[in-house]
Amino acid sequence: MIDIDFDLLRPIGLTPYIAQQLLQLDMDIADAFPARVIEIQREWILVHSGDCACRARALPGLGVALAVGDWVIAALRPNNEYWISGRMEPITEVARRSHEGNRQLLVTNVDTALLVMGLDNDFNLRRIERYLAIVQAAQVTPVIVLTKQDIATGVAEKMEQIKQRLPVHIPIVAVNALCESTASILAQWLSPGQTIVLLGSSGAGKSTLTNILASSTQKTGGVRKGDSRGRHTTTTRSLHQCKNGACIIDTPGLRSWSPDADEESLGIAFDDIGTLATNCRFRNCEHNDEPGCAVRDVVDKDRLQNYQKMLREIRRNQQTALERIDERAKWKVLHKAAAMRAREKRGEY
Ligand SMILES: Nc1nc2c(ncn2[C@@H]2O[C@H](COP(=O)(O)OP(=O)(O)OP(=O)(O)O)[C@@H](O)[C@H]2O)c(=O)[nH]1
Ligand SMILES: [Mg+2]
Ligand SMILES: [Zn+2]
Repeated sequence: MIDIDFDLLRPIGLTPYIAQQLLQLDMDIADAFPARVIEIQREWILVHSGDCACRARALPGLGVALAVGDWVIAALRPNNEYWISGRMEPITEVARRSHEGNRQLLVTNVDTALLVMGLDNDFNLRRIERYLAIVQAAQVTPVIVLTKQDIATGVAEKMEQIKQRLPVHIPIVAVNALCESTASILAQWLSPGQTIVLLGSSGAGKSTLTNILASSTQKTGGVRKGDSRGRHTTTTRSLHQCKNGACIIDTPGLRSWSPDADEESLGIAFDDIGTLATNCRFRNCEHNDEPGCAVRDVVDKDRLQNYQKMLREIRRNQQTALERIDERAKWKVLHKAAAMRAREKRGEY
């Protein structure tokens, strides 16, 4: 029987619901204990028991890839190694798709995602919409955190631009990530039992925020002068305990990615488009140049284009590898035929 010490596990994110789920996972293994995955390296998985962190390995039979944020059952084996024998089905999963369409789990069991973006040249409305899509598809609450308030210009205008562009109310705060007072600005998302994840491009200030909120010592890096791009200083995801009682997951800036969503879940972040689209003349209107479109002239043009771009990516990701090969082959045939006709026209045959 595993023992669940609520007070001990609370600082690593335990809630009454999670406690219940963990008890159901109990497989009556001697000395087993509940723990949370706080970092994953190639050779080992760092789990936290509430008391301390220890390196563990997943039992070969576990059958699933673990992610930071997972709740697991671990036990010390006779060879003095910790083994993970069970994993709680995550409550939330934030995942992305690679260019090839592969799904990659980023973090699990998070309540809130702080979408971190610099008010310097990192500021980009399309990118914030992309992060909103990944997070809202996962049913995680988004908060937009704009950093570098202390050094940026036009802060109020930039906040207004976001408000104008997004249809629904999403909390937006501007902060100096280096300043202690940031913890009180974010306090409502940092209470005990909460887990938050920081997402945003390299150099946005995710590790700087982690250090202020959790008194951790995550490495931070400078940014390039011209475009404010970071140097990919953070390389792994890791969970830390905040001073306010919540858990915070620092992540590396993502390079190129698509949200892990289908058409329906993408619609959560773009429900303004979905609602208007019910008035388009054609049910399958793509809002390009179809007559009677109720979306095209109302929604911000750049927002609509961003939505259409992500929709194309999602459709491509949903194709199986075989369908993709098939489609490429079809295009090849068409191209060949077109080239042939062109040559015929030129009288080359
Ligand atoms: N002045 C000021 N500098 C900041 C602020 N936030 C971050 N920085 C600086 O921006 C640089 C990048 O910050 P990091 O915290 O390393 O960025 P990151 O998001 O963790 O980047 P990656 O780990 O590469 O994904 C560092 O030099 C920070 O000191 C801020 O609000 N104000
Ligand atoms: Mg970092
Ligand atoms: Zn339309």
